[in-house]
This record gives sequence, structure tokens and C-alpha cells, in this order.
Amino acid sequence: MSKTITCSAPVNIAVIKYWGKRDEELILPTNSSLSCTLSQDQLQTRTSVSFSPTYTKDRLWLNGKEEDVSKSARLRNCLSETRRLRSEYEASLEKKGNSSVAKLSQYFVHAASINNFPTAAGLASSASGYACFVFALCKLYELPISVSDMSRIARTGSGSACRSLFGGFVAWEMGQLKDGSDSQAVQIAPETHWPEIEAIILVVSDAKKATSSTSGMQTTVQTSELLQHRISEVVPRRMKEIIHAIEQKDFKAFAEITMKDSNQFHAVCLDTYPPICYLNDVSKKVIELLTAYNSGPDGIKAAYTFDAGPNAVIYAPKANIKELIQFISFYFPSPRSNPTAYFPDPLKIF
Ligand code: 2P0
Repeated sequence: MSKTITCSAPVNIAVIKYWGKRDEELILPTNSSLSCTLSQDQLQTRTSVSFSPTYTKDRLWLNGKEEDVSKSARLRNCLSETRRLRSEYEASLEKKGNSSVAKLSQYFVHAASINNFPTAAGLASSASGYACFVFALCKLYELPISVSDMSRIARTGSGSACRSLFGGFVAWEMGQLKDGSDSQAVQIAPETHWPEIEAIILVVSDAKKATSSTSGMQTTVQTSELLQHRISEVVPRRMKEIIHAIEQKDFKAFAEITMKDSNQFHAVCLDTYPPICYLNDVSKKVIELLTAYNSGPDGIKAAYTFDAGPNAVIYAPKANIKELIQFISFYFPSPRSNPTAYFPDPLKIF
């Protein structure tokens, strides 16, 4: 008996940033966060998972290159938790008198995952990657669990991954419990709620970032004084305000909070010692241009946000997108005429 499942998961881009863990192993954050999940046709991961009696160990290929599963605690966490839940499910079915339960939990798994965008360049590849991996495993094992339950498993692969299990506007509630059982993603509004909002991604650099998010946030927690102010006062207030702005479809409020939170996240990085600078001169030029664009008589028309890298994500209402692209292209004429995303079939990697 063997079986293969293929799934895809989109990237999410935070507007209230996650930065800092209170528990490194369980990946429990020091603050709640909120993101927008991009549509699947933009940035996505596609993953195939399979089990077979012929497999002799768990194996995973990322963009065609094999990763050593035994060396990744995060991959092992996701595999062992989904396998444990499968085994629990098998036992419960047997208890109910079902004598022909397939013992899927005893098989090894192979997984192949492909991103259609640069991996580890601050474009949230671990978010879509782990969300896709966990979702595919849950489907492979036919687990009767909720999406929020899946988000808690994905969180143990990469924090931001828990938010990619839902579409639309998604909060990762930090939770209070020590075991992380209340640290999960919840959907604030579905993708149909505010379809006028679009995202533009400016790839300033597709190079791998110098400081990984995991080690960067560790140093921040140890050294930044500004982080304490951020997690105790600023983020709790902003979470409420931005949820209200999303519910009311108040773009100006949404955009102002988004830009301020991006600015504060990068200020916290700079307040880390030794400092972390994810923004480069081009990123700063983008901030300058957007600030100028927003200073006209119509007020705020677009919001920038930057993750752990120099690439900008701009959120704006559909009505402003054409003008915005013309404006940006004028200052940053593209050296590549027609970049196309590659997307090989992950199944061919097995
Ligand atoms: C976010 N970032 O909220 C923030 C904003 C980057 C800047 O989540 O250690 O890759 O795997 O939990 O999820 C990046 O952190 O870190 C991130 P781990 P992750 O999207």
C-alpha cells in the first residue's frame, strides 16, 4: 500500500510582525502577529508527500536538493507529531470496533517541496514551506483535525508558517500556556472580505539573507530594550487597531499601522546588539518614494512593509495599482524584461 498527496500553500506577509520567541523549542512567540495571505498564483510552495512500505527512512527534497531530515529538529517535530496523531486516530478507530484500520503511522514518508520564488531571501519561504508540508501530511494521514490544530503543528516547523494555513487576514495569537496549546492561527477575515487590496512585491535582492530570522530574533530577545516596549505596549494596541481597520475596510488606518509596524520591527533589529540591518539603500529609497507618494492631497494610498530582508511588499487598493507601478517603474526601471517563475513538478523529484 502506498499513497501520494500533493498540496500547495501560499506565502503570508505580516503587517504586525512576529519577532522574538519565549520558547525556542516549541516556537512560542513574545508577541501576537497578523498577516495577509497572498493568493496562490503569486508566491507559493508546492509539496508532494507519500508513504510506501518500500521506504526505509523519512526523506525530503527541497527545490530538488535532498535535506537531511535527521538533522532538522523542526522537520522531525512536524513528522513525529502528525505520525503520533495518526497512531492515536488508528487506536481510536480500533477501539470503536473497526478491524481494518490502515496502519499508516508505521510507514516512512518521502516529501518533495518546491518554491516558485527565491528561498530564504526574506520572502517567507519557511512559512509556505512548513504550512504546505504539515497540511499535506495531515491529508496523507487523513487526520480529523481542525485547521487551527494544523497551524499549531506548522508553528513548530516555523513560527510564521502557522499563519499560512488560512487565507485572507490571519492572526497568530501568541497564547499564554507553557505547552503552546493556545498559540495558534485564527482567521480574522477571509480572502473574500476585502478583495480590493492587492500586494506588489519588489524583489530588491534574491540573495540568501545574512542573518537568519531564527538567530536574529534570538539576539534581539537577549539584547534589545526597545523589544520590551514593543511586546508589552505597542503590539497589543496595534493588534486591536488593525483588526478594527480590517473589519471596517479602513485602508488609511490599515496602511498607517502596517508602515509603522514595519518601521518599528526594523528599529528593533537595529536596537539589537550587534545590530541587524535587513534594509539596504534600495529599500530605504522605496520607503522615501512611498512616503512622497502618500503625501499628496489624497493622503495614504499605499503601504510598504519589509520582512527580514531588503525586499518590499506594498499593499494598495486595486484602483491605485496601475499608477503605483508606473511611479515605481519610473524610479526603478527593471533590468529584466520578463521574469518568469519556474515551477517544476515536485513528483518528478522522488
Ligand atoms: C513575520 N518574520 O511575522 C516576521 C517579520 C520576519 C519578519 O516570521 O524561527 O521564519 O522559523 O519561527 O517564522 C520570520 O520568522 O522564524 C518571520 P522561525 P520565521 O512574518
